[in-house]
Amino acid sequence: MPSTPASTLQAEFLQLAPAQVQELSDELAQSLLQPQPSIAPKFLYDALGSKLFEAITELDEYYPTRTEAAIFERHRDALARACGTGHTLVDLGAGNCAKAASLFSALRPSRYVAVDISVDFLRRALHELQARHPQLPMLGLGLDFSNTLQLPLQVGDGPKLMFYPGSSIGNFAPEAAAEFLRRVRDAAPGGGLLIGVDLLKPVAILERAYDDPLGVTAAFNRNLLRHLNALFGTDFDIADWRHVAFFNAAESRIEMHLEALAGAVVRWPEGERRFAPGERMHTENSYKWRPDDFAGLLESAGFSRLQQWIDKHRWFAVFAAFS
Ligand code: AVI
Repeated sequence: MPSTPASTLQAEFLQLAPAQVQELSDELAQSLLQPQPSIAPKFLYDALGSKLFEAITELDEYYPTRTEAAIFERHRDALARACGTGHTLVDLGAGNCAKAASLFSALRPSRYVAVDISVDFLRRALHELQARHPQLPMLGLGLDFSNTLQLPLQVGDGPKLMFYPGSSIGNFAPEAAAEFLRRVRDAAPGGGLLIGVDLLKPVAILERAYDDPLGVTAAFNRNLLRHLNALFGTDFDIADWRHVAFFNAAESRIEMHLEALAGAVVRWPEGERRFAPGERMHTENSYKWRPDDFAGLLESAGFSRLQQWIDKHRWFAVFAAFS
């Protein structure tokens, strides 16, 4: 067997504050008993959900990933000039780590920290990435950073560039987004943020992106039921539910719901809920921003020295901002 060169690094991996199943299950039961249940979108991301999301990003209809990638590609030198090099690159919601990896050669980080709630998926991705970049110290953090962003000591105290691509910020309502951005700023004192934001555009383009004809987004949404069954012992029958996605113009957001086709019943260890045909559970919001409004949001969270890059259709924006 070939021996590993002494300089080849192994990715380190930490699971932080694993979610308390009892607490989450009480939360879910409470929500299921509401007239219009709302399920936190984090439950979309078990290992299969992460793979389905990866498949979504390859769909022609889902423009955000490729549009953002094109902005990174086209403006990589300007991004590196704006953000500098040699920092600890903290990738929030790293998924398959591909977006950060595409910027390694431009940003030349001294360390890569990948954070994701979907631990098993991240572990695999990070090990593959470490094999391709054996000299770059890497750390994986299994963490639900939607609630807390306290980074462990292992991250080190070097200057940080927080990386939040993919317009995941759009999955927060504006107030919660401002709160989250404040936490990001506090986690990287004196550092920066590189963030991708999906922009407002014609409704037909938006709705196609979230209800593709192949049904991948539908599978991604309905997989949430499988995940809930595995985590909390609910007995959702996936066949009873259909995917619904539409643009809510008043709120400037795509909404995803699961709608009961005929009467559906769900039971869990301490309760049950009956759904009439057409009743819905709200599973995700994806807010679409105007560039100026998003710049205002960053400023309200305490960021300054903003720079932005937008594609030629004005579909997607990448911002750099500093604390
Ligand atoms: C992860 N997030 C930015 C995606 C979005 O576009 O809001 C999640 C997604 N939901 C359906 N398709 C993709």
